[in-house]
Amino acid sequence: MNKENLTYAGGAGALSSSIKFILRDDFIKSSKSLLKLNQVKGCDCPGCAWPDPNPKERSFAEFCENGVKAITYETTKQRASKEFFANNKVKDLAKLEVYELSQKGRLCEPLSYNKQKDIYEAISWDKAFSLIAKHLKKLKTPDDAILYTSGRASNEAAFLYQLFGRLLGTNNFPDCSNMCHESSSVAMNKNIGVGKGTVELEDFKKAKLIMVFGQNPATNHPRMLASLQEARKNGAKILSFNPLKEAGLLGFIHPKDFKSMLFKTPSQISTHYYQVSLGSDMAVLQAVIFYILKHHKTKLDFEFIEKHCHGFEDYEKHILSQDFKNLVKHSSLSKKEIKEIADLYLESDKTICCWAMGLTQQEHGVASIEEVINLLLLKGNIGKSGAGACPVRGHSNVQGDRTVGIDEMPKEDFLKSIDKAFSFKSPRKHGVNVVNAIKVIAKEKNKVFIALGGNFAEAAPDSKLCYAALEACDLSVYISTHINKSHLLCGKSSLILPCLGRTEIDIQSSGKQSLSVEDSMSIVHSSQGRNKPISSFLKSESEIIAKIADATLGKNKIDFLDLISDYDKIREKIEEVLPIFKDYNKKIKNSSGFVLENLASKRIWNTDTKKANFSSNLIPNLKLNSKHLALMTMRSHDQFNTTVYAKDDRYRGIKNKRKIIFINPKDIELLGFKNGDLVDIYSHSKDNIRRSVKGFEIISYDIKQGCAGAYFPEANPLISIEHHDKKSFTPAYKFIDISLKNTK
Ligand SMILES: Nc1nc2c(c(=O)[nH]1)N[C@H]1C(S)=C(S)[C@@H](COP(=O)(O)OP(=O)(O)OC[C@H]3O[C@@H](n4cnc5c(=O)[nH]c(N)nc54)[C@H](O)[C@@H]3O)O[C@H]1N2
Ligand SMILES: Nc1nc2c(c(=O)[nH]1)N[C@H]1C(S)=C(S)[C@@H](COP(=O)(O)OP(=O)(O)OC[C@H]3O[C@@H](n4cnc5c(=O)[nH]c(N)nc54)[C@H](O)[C@@H]3O)O[C@H]1N2
Ligand code: SF4
Ligand SMILES: [Mo]
Repeated sequence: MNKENLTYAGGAGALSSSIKFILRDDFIKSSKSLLKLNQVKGCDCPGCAWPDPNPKERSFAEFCENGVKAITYETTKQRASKEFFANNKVKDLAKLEVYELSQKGRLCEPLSYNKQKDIYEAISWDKAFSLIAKHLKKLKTPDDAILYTSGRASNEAAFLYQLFGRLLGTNNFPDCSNMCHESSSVAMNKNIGVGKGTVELEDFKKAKLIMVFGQNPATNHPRMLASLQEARKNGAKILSFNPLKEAGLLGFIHPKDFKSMLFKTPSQISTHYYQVSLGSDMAVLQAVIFYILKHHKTKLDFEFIEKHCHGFEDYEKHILSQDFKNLVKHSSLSKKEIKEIADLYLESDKTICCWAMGLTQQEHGVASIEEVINLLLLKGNIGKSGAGACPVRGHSNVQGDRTVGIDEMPKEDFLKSIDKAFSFKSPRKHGVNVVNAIKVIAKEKNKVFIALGGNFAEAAPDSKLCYAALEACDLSVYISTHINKSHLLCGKSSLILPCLGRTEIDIQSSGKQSLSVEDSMSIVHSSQGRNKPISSFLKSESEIIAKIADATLGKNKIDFLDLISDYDKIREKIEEVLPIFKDYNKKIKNSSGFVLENLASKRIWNTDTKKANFSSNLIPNLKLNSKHLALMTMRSHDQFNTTVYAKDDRYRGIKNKRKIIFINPKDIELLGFKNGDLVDIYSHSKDNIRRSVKGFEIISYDIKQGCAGAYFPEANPLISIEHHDKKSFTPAYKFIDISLKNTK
């Protein structure tokens, strides 16, 4: 078993790693930026979507180790300049490992792909905008344009982008949430009428029980550990459900707690740790609920159920018609553990359920989240202080982008509002999500693909198919800060348009601009950069979109250039379309921002039944061939999605490597391998296409038997495009049927 993994997160390790990253590059610039990070009138952390504490509780250093990595990545001195591109053919750059490519630095000027020379060359902004307009104007149908968004874009940029797309005539807005929390949005919209979490940070202080499913906060939402630590100090029980023993779910030392750091005395986080099999959470929940309904029905909150819920009787009948023994078997836990979870749930009158990718990225992602909601409803745990649903979002503004209209299936109310505010008829036909975008680009090969941030090629499943699809485009356009693999899958024409990062000053004709973003708890707040942009060529995302729109559509429809002259004007339009943003410009100047109204947390249910719905689903059959393992693909501690800052995964005891596979020691032995063996991984999918990745080192690890773990994006070639949740189309990145062979 790997002996190097840690049993707590934070502490001196986090502090020294932060210092290492600050010293590694532009020390002065990054330190200055960090002091403004997450502060009132400062810059919002471009890392994850965990909210900031209220201003009175903020300290001078209000960030975590991963905030440091995100900032130093933006303030780096490294440059992917035009000289760099002149000296490196695209085909050579495409061979680099994700880590090597991630280290090439910031993009500095607009670039256009020269197919004959196989290099990117500088192009003027005007020529770049004209080329895009030329392609867009000659599309046979507007649906030949695909407009991808990654969740770092600001509300202002995202709003302009969706407006431009809809004026063009398409709802083709695949976005990173299609690969992330889409299962949460689908399930929650149907069941409680809102696709967002119903809790605020204050609720964590009052909760009696917090259940954390499929999440690794030490790496992905580090400041959440401070909330869990405080909750535990206040007496809350914390239940973690995870196939891996994750350090941060075991213990935590706040890097500001010098005494604990000195004596290495972490506070425990989880009171109970349930090491479940991949994909089994839904069976756990059904088994728990079966037990509750059978033996403790009187302890439910019937006042709430009768007043607020729909479908309880049918749901009860459905659950009690299941075979309890079978549910327990599929839960991967013991009957004793199931009873223990049920008792803990019943004891608490204030329960929060948190979850992330372990639940959403499953074939039964939506059903699993519906089961979480069912559990919460049984005791009225939604719309009550100290309780609620907490899908912990990924990208810093992924939630805001959706709110302002990045949605391939927009609601009619939203479209009507857009039409009224801008006097046109927006398209009603639904657009493509990520999975369908890949399929349609691969099939039709004549698309214009525009990406507002992100790294579509490496984030998406079925890498081979996705790469070929991007290479078949007529034009691909990437609005980006850093070079990545997607840029190297050039279509007939390809452009890279370099944009400002969050930390940089954005000046438009009316002066300095601020942006706004929405965090995981629906708080909208402003963000302003303080650093001089790394190159005079950079433009803001909003300016780039406005200029593409202006070149393509002209001024006869909407004056995009006027909108970007002062971002207050964009926010006025957002407010006009979405009344929840009432007094946007006034409120955004308020130090801590403002909370968007969340009807479910007021127990107003915007669902088809106007009540909170119980949902009945059957657990999936996840049985694999006895020689196979279920593989999850996850993040290391030193990466942000497809950006790899360094090759360590400190909490899991991994140094300087990424091509590894975590396996339980018993499975290693049963399958006839040894710790350290190099193996090729084969996946088995319903489409019978043989997919594999080669040369991964086996790491013996405390992971549930039958399960394995590898890093994303290295393992993405294994995932079939058809392997996704049927309702949300979220790729099932967390359950891949694999077998192994020794590498020859
Ligand atoms: N530093 C850093 N921060 C990030 C990111 C990053 O890459 N780096 N990415 C951001 C983004 S976009 C997102 S979406 C979030 C992602 O945040 P997470 O969801 O925490 O990210 P993953 O690394 O995918 O981890 C999934 C966790 O779920 C567990 N798991 C996997 N399958 C199952 C299962 O079937 N059941 C249960 N119970 N557990 C399971 C894994 O062991 C792991 O602990 O983080 C955001 N924050
Ligand atoms: N196998 C597997 N695949 C996964 C996942 C998984 O768990 N397993 N997780 C999925 C999830 S949850 C997500 S959210 C997606 C992420 O998918 P994406 O959001 O598409 O990917 P990122 O790696 O976050 O994008 C990084 C790139 O964004 C650009 N960028 C960075 N900052 C900025 C900025 O401020 N503005 C602009 N315009 N560009 C910027 C840089 O060029 C950088 O290379 O990946 C998904 N893919
Ligand atoms: S918890 Fe997330 S948002 Fe906060 S500083 Fe860390 S990475 Fe940034
Ligand atoms: Mo995500």
